[in-house]
Amino acid sequence: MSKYLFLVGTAGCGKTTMTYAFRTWMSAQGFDSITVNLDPGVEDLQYEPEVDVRDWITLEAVMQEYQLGPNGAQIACADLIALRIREIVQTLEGFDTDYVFIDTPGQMELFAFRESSREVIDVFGTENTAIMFLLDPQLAKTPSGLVSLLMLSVTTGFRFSVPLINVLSKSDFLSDEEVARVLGWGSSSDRLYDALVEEMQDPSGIPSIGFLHAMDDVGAYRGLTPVSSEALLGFEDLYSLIQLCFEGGEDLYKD
Ligand SMILES: Nc1nc2c(ncn2[C@@H]2O[C@H](COP(=O)(O)OP(=O)(O)OP(=O)(O)O)[C@@H](O)[C@H]2O)c(=O)[nH]1
Ligand SMILES: [Mg+2]
Repeated sequence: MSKYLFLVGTAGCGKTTMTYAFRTWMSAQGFDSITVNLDPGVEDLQYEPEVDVRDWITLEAVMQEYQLGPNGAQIACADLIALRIREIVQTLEGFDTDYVFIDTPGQMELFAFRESSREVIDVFGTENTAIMFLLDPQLAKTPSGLVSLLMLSVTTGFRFSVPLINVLSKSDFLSDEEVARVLGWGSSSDRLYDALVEEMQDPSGIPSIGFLHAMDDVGAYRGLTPVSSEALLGFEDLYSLIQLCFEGGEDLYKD
């Protein structure tokens, strides 16, 4: 049975590029995978996904048909996709493949907070699904930025009962030293707190250590895997983590 991997994250964090890069890396290893574009608004895709939601629904058509602006149309699209998701999954089931990488729209709140996404994941089947949450390096490289992203990540994980893996996206943007620092903060509330105190001028703006510890309870410090789609680096570690998620290591990554 195929495993479904949703790539989720803030606008421009590298979801589309990584969908294609992961597929390319898998092919180079001799592993089987396919890609799905679930973004009805994407205009230029640099690759040809095996299944493309735009064959069913496009942002452009929804804007015209319902006289909506791009934001309203994205919301309508999310709900229309949920209505057609069985058909889309049926098409997918026609492919005999081990892994399916699913690119989601840039407006991640549409994925994270609309009820329709839960319906979508239910149709894919929670047993066979995991989320890769991509953290943008420009935000993740500061302690306060990382706290914000980890909050988004745990909120996303909290909404869906599936394993979630945090990926430090576009890691080639950061020096080795910066990557090591971010990974340290991302695995320990104490280290993150110390770094926050150092970063922030105004101590009243710093969340309490108790708050950062509490984020531990919801899996915030499960660790980050650095990946560069540009340099095709980090995919081996990510692949091992994915396998662990589905093969018994699930408790480590499930909230
Ligand atoms: N240097 C570098 N650039 C990257 C990497 N991954 C993506 N980019 C660049 O980051 C920009 C955004 O990448 P996308 O893959 O379109 O990001 P996205 O999350 O799909 O964006 P939206 O769908 O609009 O939210 C593009 O200019 C990419 O070329 C990477 O690993 N390294
Ligand atoms: Mg994209």
